[in-house]
Amino acid sequence: MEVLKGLFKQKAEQANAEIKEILKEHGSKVIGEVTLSQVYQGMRGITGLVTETSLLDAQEGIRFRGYTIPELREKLPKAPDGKEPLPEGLFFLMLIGELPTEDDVQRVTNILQRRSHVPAHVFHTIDALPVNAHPMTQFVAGIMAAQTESEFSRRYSEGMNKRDYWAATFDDCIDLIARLPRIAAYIYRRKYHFGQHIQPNGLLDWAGNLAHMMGFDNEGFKELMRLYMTIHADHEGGNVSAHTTHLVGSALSDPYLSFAAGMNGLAGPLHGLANQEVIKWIFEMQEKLGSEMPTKAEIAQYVQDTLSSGKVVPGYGHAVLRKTDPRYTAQMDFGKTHMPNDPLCQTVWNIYEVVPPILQSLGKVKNPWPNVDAHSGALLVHFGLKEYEFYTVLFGVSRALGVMASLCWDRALGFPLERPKSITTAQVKRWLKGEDEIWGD
Ligand code: CMX
Repeated sequence: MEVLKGLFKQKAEQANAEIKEILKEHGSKVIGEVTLSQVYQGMRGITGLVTETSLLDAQEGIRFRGYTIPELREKLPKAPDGKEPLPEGLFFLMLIGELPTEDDVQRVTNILQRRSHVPAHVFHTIDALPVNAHPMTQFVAGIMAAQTESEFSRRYSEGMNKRDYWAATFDDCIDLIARLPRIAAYIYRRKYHFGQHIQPNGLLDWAGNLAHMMGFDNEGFKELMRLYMTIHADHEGGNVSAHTTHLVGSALSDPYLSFAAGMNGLAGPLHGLANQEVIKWIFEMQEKLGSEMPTKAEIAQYVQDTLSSGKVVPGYGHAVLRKTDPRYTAQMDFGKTHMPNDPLCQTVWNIYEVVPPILQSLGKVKNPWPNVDAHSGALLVHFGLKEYEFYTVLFGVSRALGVMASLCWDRALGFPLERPKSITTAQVKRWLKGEDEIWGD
């Protein structure tokens, strides 16, 4: 742990000095302009955040510290006999800014193994909820219960010097990432396997151990988990889960509180919950049509029915991307390699051919292409993980890697309380008549 922490400290000191210089020389440069439509319509395209871990390009997709998903799949260290990247390696890359060696990744795996103990009261808190509570509700409750372990919170109450915020945040972020697989697997076994829990295997990697504790011990599923945990980890800073974690963290709420807030955002159907909505939507289509593999014409009719009943087509569209999500493509590649004849995957690929032209024809959808959530469920179902209400928890475990790495950077760079300005429509009306200033305090 000390090696990783020392490396991070060194990188953060360098970055702090560079940013200080940049701001000294260019701090007053104008970076963009904001229209009234942007203010009313979800702040799309307004640049207002610094997130070091990844950057999203509308045409190309996500790059993690400069590396695309295909590059990560090639360059990041793998498990023995594995072909997919170990997510611990991506965490190292996001945190330190450099590709890890095999030893670096092994060190992260060891740290996460050592710090993965979950106190009993976390499980008791989860057990206090009805078993039919949504897995995301149980997940957030578990994270909140684990907040009793926060180093940041304890040290802050003892009068921590602001110079040490980053170090206490770092400890909490690592502990939380280490604990999440156990919490997630506990919820899965509690809800779907009569509370028959499986102990962690101290020899497995972080994602492999999650698969094991959920009860999926075959190598194919472990590989899927490694890929899944890698591609869902981060999507720059403006998405709801990342932005919420960052925003709440800016109040110096500790990493447990901040991450729980982010997870409440991930649980929304326009964000992470879309992964359960996709598979639910496909299962309903199969049931309605009485067919495991509906034809493209039948899919097209079902899409039209969905739209005319005032619902969105889940798994399609994006607030920033304007092409097929490379996270979708990576999963399609995994599917075509490991399960080319799987009827559900084939249906997902048929949907990919049918949906974009229909959404395009509406004339208002800015991105008719599939996002990450359009594919993930089909791969999970293939391995027997059919309980789709659990899917967003998996997304959440992965998302911790990105948002926790970012939170370390937020504190290391001394980012202040986030507090943008809001306005009222009454003020806008006065401003349009020249009777008021919009930029007052
Ligand atoms: N199906 C139907 N209509 C859609 C649509 C879809 N998949 N995607 C966008 N639209 C509609 C919007 O609802 C909006 O309609 P109104 O003007 O009537 O309100 C219009 O097209 C314009 O929206 P947009 O600018 O293209 O998209 P937004 O940036 O507002 O929203 C998103 C982005 C993801 C919320 C939207 O595409 C959507 O609802 N998709 C389905 C849900 C989904 O898959 N979410 C997961 C996203 C990835 C993730 O975070 O995990």
